[in-house]
Order: sequence, then structure tokens, then C-alpha cells
Amino acid sequence: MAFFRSVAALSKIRSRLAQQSSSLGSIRWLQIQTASDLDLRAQLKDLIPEQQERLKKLKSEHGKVQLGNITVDMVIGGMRGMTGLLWETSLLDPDEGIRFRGLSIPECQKMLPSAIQGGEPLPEGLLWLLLTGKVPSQEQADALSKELHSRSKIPDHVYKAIDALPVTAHPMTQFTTGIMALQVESEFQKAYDKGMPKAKFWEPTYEDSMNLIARVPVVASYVYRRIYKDGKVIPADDSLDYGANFSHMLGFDDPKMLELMRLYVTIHSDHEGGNVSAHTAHLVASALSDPFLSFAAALNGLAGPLHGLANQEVLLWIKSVVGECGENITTDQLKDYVWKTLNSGKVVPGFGHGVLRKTDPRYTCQREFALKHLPDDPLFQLVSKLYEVVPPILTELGKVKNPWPNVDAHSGVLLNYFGLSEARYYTVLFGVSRSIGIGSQLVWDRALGLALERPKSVTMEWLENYCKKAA
Ligand code: NMX
Ligand code: MLT
Repeated sequence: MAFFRSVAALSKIRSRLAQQSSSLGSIRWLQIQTASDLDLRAQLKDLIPEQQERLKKLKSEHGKVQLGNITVDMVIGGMRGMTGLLWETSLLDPDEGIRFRGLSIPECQKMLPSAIQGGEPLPEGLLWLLLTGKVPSQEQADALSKELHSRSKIPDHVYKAIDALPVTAHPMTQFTTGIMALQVESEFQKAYDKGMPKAKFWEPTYEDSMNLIARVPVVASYVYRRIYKDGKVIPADDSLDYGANFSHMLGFDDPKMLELMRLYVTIHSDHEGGNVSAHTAHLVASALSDPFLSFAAALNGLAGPLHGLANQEVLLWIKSVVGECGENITTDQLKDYVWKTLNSGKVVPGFGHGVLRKTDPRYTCQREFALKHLPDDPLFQLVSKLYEVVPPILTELGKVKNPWPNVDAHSGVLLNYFGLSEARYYTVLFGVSRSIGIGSQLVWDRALGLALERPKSVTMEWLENYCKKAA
């Protein structure tokens, strides 16, 4: 805490000097990186007032501009295509895929700091980007890495809460229980109970979000080691970055696996605001529930098979294909298997999307990773074959809006290759990553004073009457 107080003081001196700089001429030493440049909270404090003004202006000048028509189909059909949320950290284009604060995945791979030259982005670099909209320097990402380590201590009762569950409980149930137990230490709840002005809400939210992001890998790896490795916990290694340390605590130290985890955590972090997990967090947080409560709610949505559980389903499905037909399956056999799945009333996991209408760029970058590091892996080759076989079949069905693969179609075979083969655990990895996007946006939700979410619902009778009158 003393460090952060002195950093904040330095930041103030620096901004005062910066204000004087026009009268002093150019002060070159001011450009040298100072402690406040490395302090994410100080950076946010500078950024928030201008973004608050921006939103105020948007509301007063354009508040009544229409964004489209709401149709009955949209009301019945899961609000698809209905613009109804403000989410600053990322934006999804149906054809191009996700952009994090304006940067595509290949741009993030080029521009964000990495652990090795030309390597995969550091998730802490992405966290900085999502929170500030700025690409951090290597020093800023490293400082954030250290800050996350310093926040990662877990109180004992969290382990006890998880241990109260049967070891056979689904990993997502154990993980979410751990997150709920972390909530006991919420700074937001403490500050709210004492009373604080609305303008200050973002500050304890920032503390909670950063603590949450710092602590989720510890909870997640505890769950993994408890279920699959006889409870033999591996302590954190403070010299490692966020993704690498997570992989290390799970028990995987192959340098390629560390790179995979950095990539994995980066690309799963955020997918604009309308997906089930992000939207749930945003909704729950709009009631001023703290980030732990909001994120735990999000995880319960992520645990559904149409959302985050699909990564588990994909690997189990691929393994069932191999189990039934062997690794050297022919294209015709694979087609038959896909039809058998569909005819049994199931979806083909890893294909389709609520918004995307082309191959998910998160799939593409994982495919590139596989081509570089495991081109001969038989399961990767099967995934490649599915890329050819599944889309024409889903198109033939005639109702699927997007026959192309999504992020979940690929992640399992990569993890499996490096030894993380327990498919039931995969959604927990997705959850760890999503804490970064959700945690970042929740800070902005409170900084911008976003409203309680409360859309209007109607009955079928109301719709019928409305449509009769409109006809
Ligand atoms: N396999 C079989 N049927 C499908 C698939 C698929 N992969 N994708 C869509 N459909 C069906 C869908 O079930 C619906 O059928 P019905 O009208 O009988 O209910 C019809 O096609 C129209 O659905 P769409 O409008 O194309 O898709 P929607 O936006 O409703 O749902 C998903 C999107 C992602 C839920 C859907 O594509 C799906 O179930 N995919 C498989 C599960 C999956 O991979 N989920 C992960 C998504 C990414 N994530 O991480 O969250
Ligand atoms: C996600 O990453 O949240 C999924 O792709 C689902 C979505 O965007 O709706």
C-alpha cells in the first residue's frame, strides 16, 4: 500500500510539472518513465474524467438517436442483433471477429509485450490494454505482473470451501465455489457498507477486479490439483508472468505450453458484452453487486454447453470419434459420425456462433500455433479434417446461421497435446481468462456510472395484441 501511495504522490507531482512544462520549455526528462507510468491505477485515474465527459456529451447530444428497430423475432430469439449494451473493452465484427480496444488478434500478437521475442502476447499486457485503451510498454506489463503476484494470496477459508465439495463435483462448480468464497474480502462491499460517493465506486471496484484477476489462477490450479493430482499443490513462482505461472501451478512447465497458456488466456479474455458470461457479469454488477459476485454469476453461464462448456464437449466428442473409428478415420466415416451426432438431437460442439459469420480468428490463431508446434499430432489432423467436413454438413441442414468453427473447436487438442488432457477441466481455463475482460469492464461500468440494467419484458398476449394493432 505504501508503494501505491508514494506512486500516487509521484503521479501528482508529475502532472503538476507537466502543466508547468509550457512555461518551462521542453522538459525532456519528464519523458523518462516514472513510477506513475508503471502504476495502472494512477493511469486510470487520469483517464476516467475524460471518458466520463465523453459519455455525458454522447448522452446530451445524441441520446435520442435510434440504433435500429426491435422486431418480435428479436424478442423471441434471444435478443440476437439487438444493440442494447455499452461495453468498452472489445467489439465483435461478425466477419472479422474480435478487436480488443481496436486491435485484432494478429495485431495484439505483434504489438503487445511478450515473454520471448516474437512470442505470444502476455495476458497482463492485454489487461493493461483493456483497462486503458493503450498498448503497454514491456516495463508496464512487467510491473503489472508483479502487482498481480502481490495481490494473489488466498485466504484459507477458500480452500476449505472447495474442500467441502465432493472431489467428483464438476471443476466449474468447485471453481465458482472458490470465487464465491473470495468474495468475503470484497473491498467494494466494505466501502459501500461504510458509504461512499458514486464518483468513488470505481476505486474499490478496481481493487476487487485486480484481486480477482490475480487470484483466479490460484483457485483454478487448486481445483485442478485437487481433482486430478491427489491434492498436491504447486506453489506460485513469482518470477513468472501471469500465463506462465498459471501453467506452472497446474503442473506444466514445457516452454511451449507456457506460450500456449499466454495465447489461450489472451484470446479467451473478452468477446464484447453480449455473450452469456460477460452480459451476466454486467447485469449482476449493475445492481452494485461487487466483482466477485458478478464474476461468479458469469461463471455459472460460462458452464453451459452452448457457451464455455463447449471446449469440454469438443475434446470429449473428438475422443469419442477416435474411440469408435480410430485415429486414421476416413472423410466418409467422419461425415457419418457428424450426421449421427446431429440425428441424435445433439449439436456439433465448436461450430456455430451467435454473432460470428466466418471462422473465428481465435480458432485461426490456435490453428497457426498447432501448425508451428504440433503439425503431426493426430488429433490436430482430425480437427483440420473437421474444418473441411463439418461446415458443408451444417450448411446442408439449412438452419445454421454460421457453419464455421469457433474458439472451442481448437483449444482442447492443443492442451491435450501438452498433457492437460482432462476435458472436464477446460471451462475453468476459459473462466480464468474471462476474469480479465470482465474485471476490466466492471471498472469502467462503475467509472462511467452505468445504470441498473432493467429491460422491459412482455407476454405473448401483449405481443399478439400489439401486432394486431400494428397491422
Ligand atoms: N450443430 C448443430 N446445430 C446447430 C449448430 C451446431 N454447431 N449451430 C447452430 N445450430 C442450430 C441451432 O441449434 C438452431 O437450431 P433450432 O432452430 O432447431 O433450435 C439453428 O441451428 C439456428 O441456430 P443459429 O442461429 O445458427 O445459432 P444460435 O445463435 O442460436 O446459437 C450457438 C449459437 C453457438 C449456441 C450454436 O451455434 C451452437 O449450439 N453451437 C455448438 C455449441 C458451441 O460450440 N458453443 C460454443 C460457442 C462459443 N463459446 O465459447 O461460447
Ligand atoms: C465468447 O467468447 O463469449 C463466445 O464466443 C460466445 C459469444 O461471443 O457469444
